[in-house]
Amino acid sequence: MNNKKNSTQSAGAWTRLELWKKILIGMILGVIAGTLMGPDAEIFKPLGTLFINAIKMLIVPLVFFSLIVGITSMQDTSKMGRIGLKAIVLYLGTTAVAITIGLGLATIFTPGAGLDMVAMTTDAEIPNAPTLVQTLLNMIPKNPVGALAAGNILQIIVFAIGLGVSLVLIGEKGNPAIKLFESLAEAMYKLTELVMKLAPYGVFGLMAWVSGKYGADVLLPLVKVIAVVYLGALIHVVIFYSGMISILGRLNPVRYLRSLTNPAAVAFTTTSSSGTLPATIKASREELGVSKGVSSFVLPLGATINMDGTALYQGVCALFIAQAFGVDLAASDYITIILTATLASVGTAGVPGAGLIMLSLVLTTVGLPLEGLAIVAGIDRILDMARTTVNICGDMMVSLLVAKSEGELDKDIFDGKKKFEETA
Ligand code: DAS
Repeated sequence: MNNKKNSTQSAGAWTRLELWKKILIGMILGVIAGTLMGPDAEIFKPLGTLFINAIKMLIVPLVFFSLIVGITSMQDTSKMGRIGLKAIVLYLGTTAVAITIGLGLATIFTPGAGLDMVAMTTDAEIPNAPTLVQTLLNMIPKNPVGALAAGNILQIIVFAIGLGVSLVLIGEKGNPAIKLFESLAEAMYKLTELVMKLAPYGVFGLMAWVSGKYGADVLLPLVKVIAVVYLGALIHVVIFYSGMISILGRLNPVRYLRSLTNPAAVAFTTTSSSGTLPATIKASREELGVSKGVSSFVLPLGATINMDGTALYQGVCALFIAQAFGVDLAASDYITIILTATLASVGTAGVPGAGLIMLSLVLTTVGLPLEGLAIVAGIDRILDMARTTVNICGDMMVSLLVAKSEGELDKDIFDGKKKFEETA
C-alpha cells in the first residue's frame, strides 16, 4: 500500500512541478542518457520528433488567429488616433532594432559555430534564398488559402494583418467574425499549452539523441546563447532605449533606468509581460509622471504587441540554430527573419514561454530545422527572464516618449521634484 502511495505522491510532485523545471530536468536527464548510451540513445529520438511535429501543427493556426486577434484588439487605437499610431510605430520600430541587435551579436559571437549538427527530419530543405525584392514581393499571397496550406508564414502574417484591419474597418458587421477568431485563438492557446506538456519528454528525447551523437559538450554553446541574449538585452535597454529617451524625448535617461527596478524585477521572476502590467503602470505613472490616459492605453497595448526582448532572442537563436546546423543564411533571409519576428510579435502573447513557440515561426520562414527549438527549450526559462524584462522596459520607454510628445508627462514627477498623488 505504501509503495502505491509513494508512487502517486511522486507522480503528484511531478505534475505539480512548473513546466520550465520539467523541461530543464528533461534536458539534463537527456544529456545523461545520451552520454551513458552514446549512439544507442537514438532510440529516444522519436520522442523528439513527436514533440517537434506537434509544434509544427500549431504554427499556422496559432499565428493566423493570434495575429487577427492582436490587430482587432487594437480597435480602440483608431479612437485613440494619434497616440495609438505613435505607440504602434514606436513599438514595431524598436522591435525591428531589437532583432537586428540579436542578429548582429549572434553574427559576431557565433554561439553555434563548430557544432555541425544534422537535422533529423529531412524536410528542413533550405529554399534557395530569394533576393530582397523577391522576399518583399513574396510577402503578398496570391492565394491566402494556399499560403495557409503551404505554411508560408510571411504570407500568412500579411493576410492576417490585412484581414484583421478589414474586420476593424467594417465596424459592427465584423464583430461576429472577430468573436469567432477570439475563441479560435483561445482554443489555440489551450492547444499550445497541451502540446507544451510534451516538451519535457520531447526535450529529453532530443537531448538524449543529440548528446549521444555529439557528446555532452553540445551544452557548452547554450551557455554562449544565454550570454549573447543577456548582452543584447543590456545593450538594447541601457544604450538603445536611453538613447531614444535622450534624443527623441530630450529627457534624462537615468530617471527612466531607475524607474525600471520594480517592474523589471517582477518581469524577470514571473516571465509574463501581462502579469507585470500592474507594476509597469504603477512605475510609469508614479516614477515617470506619465498620465493615466497614456499609461492605461499604451502599456496594455505594449504588453500585447511589443516584444523587443522576444525579437532579440529570436534573432540570436535563429542564427545559433543556423550555425549549429551549418546553414548559411543569405541577406534576404536576415530581412525575412527581421520582418517575421517584428510582425509576429504583434501576435505573441505576454505569457511565459510564448517566445519559444514564436521562434518556431521564425525558423520555419527561413527553412531552419525545428530540432534547434527543442535544444534551446531546455534553457528557455533563463532566456525568457531576460526577454520579458526587455519587453516591459520597451513598453515603459514608449509610454514615456508618447506622454512627452502629447504633453501628458508631469515633468516635476519625472524630475523627482514632486511626489505622485492619485487624483480622482
Ligand atoms: N514571456 C513573454 C512575455 O511575457 C515573452 C516571451 O516568451 O518571449 O513577454
